[in-house]
Amino acid sequence: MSGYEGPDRRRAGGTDAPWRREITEADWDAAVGAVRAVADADGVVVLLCHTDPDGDALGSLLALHLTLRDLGVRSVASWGSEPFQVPPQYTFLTGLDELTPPDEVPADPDLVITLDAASRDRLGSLAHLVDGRPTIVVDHHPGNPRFGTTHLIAPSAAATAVLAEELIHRLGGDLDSELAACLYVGLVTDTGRFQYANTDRAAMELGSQLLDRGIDHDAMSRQMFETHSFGYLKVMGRMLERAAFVPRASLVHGWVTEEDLATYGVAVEELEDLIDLLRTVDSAEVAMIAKETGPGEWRVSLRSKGRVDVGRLAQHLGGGGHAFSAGFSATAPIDELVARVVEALEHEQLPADPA
Ligand SMILES: [Mn+2]
Repeated sequence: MSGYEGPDRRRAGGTDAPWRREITEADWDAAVGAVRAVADADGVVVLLCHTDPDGDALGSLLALHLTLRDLGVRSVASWGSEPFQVPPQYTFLTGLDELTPPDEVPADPDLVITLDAASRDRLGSLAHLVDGRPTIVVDHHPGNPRFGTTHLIAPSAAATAVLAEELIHRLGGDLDSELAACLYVGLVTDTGRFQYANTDRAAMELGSQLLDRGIDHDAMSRQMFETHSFGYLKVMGRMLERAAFVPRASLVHGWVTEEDLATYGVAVEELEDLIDLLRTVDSAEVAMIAKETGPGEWRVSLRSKGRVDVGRLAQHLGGGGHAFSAGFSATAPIDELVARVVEALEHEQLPADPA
């Protein structure tokens, strides 16, 4: 199968990159074969990323959707959460007007491909679509329970975008600048702008390959990381006012209420970067931010500087994620929520894997 031209060994870490060893050739062949079979039968492929998509979920979803469309495959792209809204920092991406709201997704697709979803639950209101149906799971979360029929899962991959790029290559897709921009968003957000511990040679090489496609990376970075509404700054101010440090748990935490968001006209999707501010506190190993999504309902994000495995912490509290970046949802008064996290940090065994 012919992909776009390029020096193959430079692609995402070369042929011996650690993430490549985590997916078998048989699985790649099965995935490509499944897509081709649906295309030949003029069937429908539904692409799903996880609810409340971040840059990696959204970028990987759009890149694969654009590819399938270009290859003449009937593709529907969606995710199972309302409001069906793209965070403002990603509105420059191509293909956003081709997304399908969850209530308009075909009920009986021939194939489902999930992107960046760590478990079936992360597909929200569309999770039932994977039941009893051919499903390709494309993901890099450790502990993914392999809930599909074909699994392109590589915990060593810095982003799902790395795996999406490989699948696109194997499908014979054309990596033009619009597609490269989608993948770059996934890569640059999941690696914390190539600064987190997951940044490896494969991530850097995919980054350079995407730059070669002529993406406007500086303008993209400005919109993603350096552009905020005035309301966002005011919400940030309220969050910082409340922020507290718990020395015995090495935890810094803050929260944003529904009222904050209503007062300043800010959407909860805009708050993705807020935790990075807390994460800078020198004496804290773990940062936590809670965002109120309904009365007393919180979506909690956790970050670790490396010594604590916040993925296991989140799992313990009913969520999941990576060792250095994870989250969970809960309904409880905020004080109780913080107490649960402190308790777990003090009493659970949560050392990060030195590898
Ligand atoms: Mn990801």
